[in-house]
Amino acid sequence: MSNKEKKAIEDLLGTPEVQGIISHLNRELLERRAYVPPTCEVFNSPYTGLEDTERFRFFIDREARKQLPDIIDNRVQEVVSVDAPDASFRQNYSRPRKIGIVFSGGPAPGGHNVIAGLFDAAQKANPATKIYGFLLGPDGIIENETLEVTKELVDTYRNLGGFTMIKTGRTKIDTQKKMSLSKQTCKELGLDALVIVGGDDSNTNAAFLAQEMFRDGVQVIGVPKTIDGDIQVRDAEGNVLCAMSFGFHTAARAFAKEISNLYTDSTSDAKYWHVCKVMGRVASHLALEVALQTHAHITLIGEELANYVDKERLEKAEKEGKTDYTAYGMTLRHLSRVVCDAIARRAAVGKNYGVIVIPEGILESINEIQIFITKLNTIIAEYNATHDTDFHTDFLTLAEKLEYLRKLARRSREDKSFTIWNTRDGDLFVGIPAFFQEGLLTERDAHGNFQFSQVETDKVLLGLVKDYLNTLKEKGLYKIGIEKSYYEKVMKKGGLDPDYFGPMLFKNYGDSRYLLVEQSIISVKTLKQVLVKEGAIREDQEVPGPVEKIFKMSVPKFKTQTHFYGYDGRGSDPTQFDCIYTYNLGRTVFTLIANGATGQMAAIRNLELDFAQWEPIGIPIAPLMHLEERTGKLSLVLEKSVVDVQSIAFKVVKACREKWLGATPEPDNYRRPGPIRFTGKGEENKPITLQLNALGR
Ligand code: FBP
Repeated sequence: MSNKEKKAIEDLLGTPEVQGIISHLNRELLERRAYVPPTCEVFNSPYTGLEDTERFRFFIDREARKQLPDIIDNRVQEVVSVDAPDASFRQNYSRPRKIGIVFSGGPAPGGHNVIAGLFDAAQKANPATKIYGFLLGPDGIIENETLEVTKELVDTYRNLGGFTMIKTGRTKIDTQKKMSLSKQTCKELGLDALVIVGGDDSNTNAAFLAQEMFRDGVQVIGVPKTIDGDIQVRDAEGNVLCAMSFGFHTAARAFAKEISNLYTDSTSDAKYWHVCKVMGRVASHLALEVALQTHAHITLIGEELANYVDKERLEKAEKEGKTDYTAYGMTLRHLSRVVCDAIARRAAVGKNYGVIVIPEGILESINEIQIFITKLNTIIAEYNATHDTDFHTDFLTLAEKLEYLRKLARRSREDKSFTIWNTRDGDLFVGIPAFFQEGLLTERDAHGNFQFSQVETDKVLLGLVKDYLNTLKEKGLYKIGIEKSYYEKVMKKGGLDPDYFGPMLFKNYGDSRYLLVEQSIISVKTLKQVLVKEGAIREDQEVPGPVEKIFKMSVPKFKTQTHFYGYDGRGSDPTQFDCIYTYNLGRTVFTLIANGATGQMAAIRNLELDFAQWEPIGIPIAPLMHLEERTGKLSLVLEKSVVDVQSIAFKVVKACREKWLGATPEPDNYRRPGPIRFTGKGEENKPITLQLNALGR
């Protein structure tokens, strides 16, 4: 670019018009920042208190009572208005405080509003209260890295997505050393309370920190965050206390909007199967919600596969007087058959295209894979615990990792008490494609969890699907149906009698709208053999052009495009639902702190109902904890909530499966959820899953 041109563009950039057009302060941003989420009725009161309620009960794990004695007897607390507070209440409520807040785990839309709600409530109670944001997740607590949360900062991020304000991280405060450092930070900062915004593992951490700092008087409050939607809390009787973690609605809406766009493209260009992997490490809530939002042709739900029982196998084994344990849970092979069957049925009515939704964690629902994941989690955790370095630093290449596994298999032959990896495991593992072996051996996260987002789950399944579709094709069972009127047009145009050739070519020539080429015709050669046999042509004649054309059109190509929906939705600006939900969570957090609660999780009851019926509450975390095997040993953790196959939402998806597959000549009927619209009417104001499940109560 010449100097003159450079100057001209600089001058243009300097004009107010251009500055206005390209400004990052666009209208959408300003509208979002200016939006004031409504608050639950109770927060209109100048003071809010807490009332313990005995309405909800929990099964208490003995180990939880042992490890968390000071918070195990916490009750569910309802936020109530205090209209005539006495002097001591007023004084305590309004005293200046120091509160620390941290984001933990993956970002979820709405996190900034938790801070905004807490900040606004704290400022209202006493403008001298200070809020510190710990930087980059729990590491910020361990290393005492903070940022003071000011009004200016809060105003910059109101109603905006991400955790950009203070960032996040996945470190777990899981050793005595990290615990001591965290305590030291709280002491150094003179914190009255620590707020942990995170998923199941982070709320587990919150409970342990609450116990650890109980005697120091540092309160610890959790906030249920995760797009995966797997923090849902019920009491022992099944009463819902927290229907959904925040961020789920936004992520699901963001994914659904993109996936419905793919649906439009796929049904227009009519040549691709779009394979959409959606986040959700363990639970398939996001996939279920996406199915409800879009009516995708095929949606796999992990929990359904895990609960699958092959009745035919069971009956067969029973007749032989045996028990077939492989009949429980679906195998990858079987799953690929189910998917192929659906693809072939759509193809038979001329639809060799569509949209498949696969939850990111699907492989965990497949018994054979789950066993590998659990075994490898243990092997890696044990290696890391007994060596100064770690597994992934010591074994850099796949070959080195495999060699280590071989060594373990040899050990199992020599030492019968060593059972974690035996020769059979080794043999089965060798049979897996290398990229998947590598995937199964990827580094675990700080919690020892298998990182599904790092593995091309879709590729594993697609590989099997492609292979089996080829088999079906060779057997003449995967063919594209040809519309009868089109067939007749082509034949007549070529001067041939459609009714003469029809019965020779098609197995359903008659009334069917889509004609299926005879199973035995799988190539031009076999086509010619049929025509010769039927006397339509002689051996020395070529297959007539129109007939060959129709045959070739019936031969399917399985063309796919793969997509991963995760980080994009996770970074999306929140829906109104998540904006309002999280702002009220922030207000609830302050009430819990101002009333001396600790070891509680802020929540809103009745999320599935109208806003007027939302009830801010505190849920005791300790009674929700139970023993679970993590990285080879039993640990006290908060249970993840997975899709309930008895829930109405799941049953609706199951019942609509056939309709949404659209294996009929009628046009597909999909749902356009549209983009997340922050302003204006029409935005669906809560997850469909919640709306449906609420009908069952
Ligand atoms: P959280 O449970 O921490 O909220 O994170 C959920 C999630 O978004 C999963 O859906 C996904 O598997 C994972 O985070 C990805 O993790 P990472 O950010 O470490 O790649």
